[in-house]
Amino acid sequence: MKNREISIIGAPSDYGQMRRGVDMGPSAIRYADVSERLQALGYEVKDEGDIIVKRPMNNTQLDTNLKNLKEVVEVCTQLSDKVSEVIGQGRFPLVLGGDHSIAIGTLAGLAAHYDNLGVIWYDAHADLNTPATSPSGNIHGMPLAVSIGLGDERLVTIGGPAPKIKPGNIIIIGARSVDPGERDLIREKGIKVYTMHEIDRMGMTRIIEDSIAYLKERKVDGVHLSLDLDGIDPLYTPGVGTPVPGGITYRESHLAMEMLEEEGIITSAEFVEVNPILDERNKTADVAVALMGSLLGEKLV
Ligand code: EXY
Ligand code: MN
Ligand code: MN
Ligand code: MN
Repeated sequence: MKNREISIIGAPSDYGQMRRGVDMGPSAIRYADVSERLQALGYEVKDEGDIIVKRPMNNTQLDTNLKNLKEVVEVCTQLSDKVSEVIGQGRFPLVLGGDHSIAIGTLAGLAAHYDNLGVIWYDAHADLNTPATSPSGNIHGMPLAVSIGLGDERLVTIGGPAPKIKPGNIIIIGARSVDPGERDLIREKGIKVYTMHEIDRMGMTRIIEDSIAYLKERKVDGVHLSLDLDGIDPLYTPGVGTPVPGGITYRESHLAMEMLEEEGIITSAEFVEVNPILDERNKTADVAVALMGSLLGEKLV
């Protein structure tokens, strides 16, 4: 990666879903020595601390199709401002979740600085639900839809006008749990998706090569990596709220990160859905930090 200055931003929110504990993700990732690991690669690392997430959850919005909307808007607005500030300083934002609803804030903050941002969405899910299609009402299943301008007005306008990104600039990698409404949207909008079937069939090498070529062809002016730890098989990352078997392996994930690093294409990243309460000895946070190492240039020899 060309940018040698990294700002770590913690977004300890669990409001995008109903399993508590994912708000401790940033702590777990810090305990897994993220700063030290990146400093050892020669980066200047500044830990900006966490954005403020108010406690306790004392709301009455749990029976809607947009659970904890008010809290999610508050968190994502703050995160958008922080990400925008870091980009303004010319630094690389590395955002630690929190559940995946925080990506609404990250992408909003990035959108102010990029006109044609590419997004690699590494995830078991498509996160393309709207309140009309969501089976759960959990906003962590909606951030990609929100970022292309679909869904509740209060979400799509966070940090600036909608849309934040173009559907044609999105690549989803690792999908294996897609709802009917999401499938319709993928077809309608022409969103590029590599499901587990394609990963099995083509191999990760070709998928990353094709992804890089695709984004270059789209003439993107930056590429954000949004890595949901549930994209990886729960054998390796058990500490996630919505595990789906049959996922991407540990080695395939390292390969993907290493290939992205070699290309020098990633301009911001976030690692989300680490839930220490559901984890085994901080294994999932350790995997997250190991993948950050590969994404940022760690080499064995
Ligand atoms: N598609 C399901 C829903 O919308 O409720 C599950 C979403 C899980 C989202 C996760 C974290 O990537
Ligand atoms: Mn996700
Ligand atoms: Mn823009
Ligand atoms: Mn997911």
